[in-house]
Amino acid sequence: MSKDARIFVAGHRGLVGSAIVRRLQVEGHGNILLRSSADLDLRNQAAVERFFTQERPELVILAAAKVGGIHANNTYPADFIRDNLQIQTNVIDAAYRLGTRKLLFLGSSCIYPKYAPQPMNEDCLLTGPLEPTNEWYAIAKIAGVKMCQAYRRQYQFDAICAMPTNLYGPGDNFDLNNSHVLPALLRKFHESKQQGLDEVVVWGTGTPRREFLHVDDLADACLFLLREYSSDHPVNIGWGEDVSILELARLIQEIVGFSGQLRFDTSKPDGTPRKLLDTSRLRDLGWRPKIPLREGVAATYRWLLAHLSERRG
Ligand code: GFB
Repeated sequence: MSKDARIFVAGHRGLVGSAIVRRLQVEGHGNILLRSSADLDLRNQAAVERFFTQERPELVILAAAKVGGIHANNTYPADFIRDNLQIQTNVIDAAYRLGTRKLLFLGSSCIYPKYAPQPMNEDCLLTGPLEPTNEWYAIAKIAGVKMCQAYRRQYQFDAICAMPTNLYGPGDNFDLNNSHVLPALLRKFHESKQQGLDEVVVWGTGTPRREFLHVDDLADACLFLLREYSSDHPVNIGWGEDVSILELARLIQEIVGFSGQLRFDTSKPDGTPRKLLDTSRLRDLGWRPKIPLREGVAATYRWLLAHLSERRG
């Protein structure tokens, strides 16, 4: 991957895309193509076609997607399935037809069956029913994987697929309703501490288990795969260990320094009981994550504090 290759990072304002751009810049890549959604609506096929015709990116990292936590997925199923199918179909097809050399598609660990054996390896795809709270998003992402595989088989297009576990880090969405658990709890604990409240509400029972990977590790893995990997087989990207939501809440409580109680709101869904990826394929290729959960959450909290004071100032 030469330093002056024309690389299009789709979704560069999001958690994943922004981390990939930071990583590319650190590695000295100077020819990164970026478009905000206001400048280029990836759901619009004609606009995507025009962009690829004009810019002819050599490499494409498809990190643009409509994403959200359990509540957002459950509340806006039509938006999740439509926007994601449109974005990925337009970008993968234009990339192939307009001369892109290689494309990386980002999926999600929720594409695997709700009760898949743990840790979940890539071969459990389509072996059982999905988790109902996010099946719309999962179906779109599965279609993206299948589209990459079909374009490789029929057209020999070098499209590869990475399946990240639950991600967190700087630039995440910290909305209280629509975000994922880790940023939501960081904000809830922080605000409860600021306001001198004596409890924080945690959704569900606290027993589901999730694996969390810092987005800077993900970005490193994505560039590793772009350089080293070419196959139709998806590759899981994860940390290798999971925690319960209760353990995560305790960790965040400690990092934020909140002395009140936790209250579990069991009217909210738990979702999949456990999501831990088997990352042996990526480890066998020679890649390892570096940022432990405690360190990553502490750094993300520092980022949130700096961001809040920037917004105030
Ligand atoms: O992170 P999260 O929204 O997504 O929720 P999923 C994980 C777990 O944390 C669930 C609990 O059991 C939630 O009930 N939880 C506790 C909370 N407190 C909170 C809170 O304040 N906010 C949130 N959001 N959760 C998503 C999928 O599933 O994961 C997406 O819906 C995607 O499709 C993403 O795959 C990675 O891990 O359950």
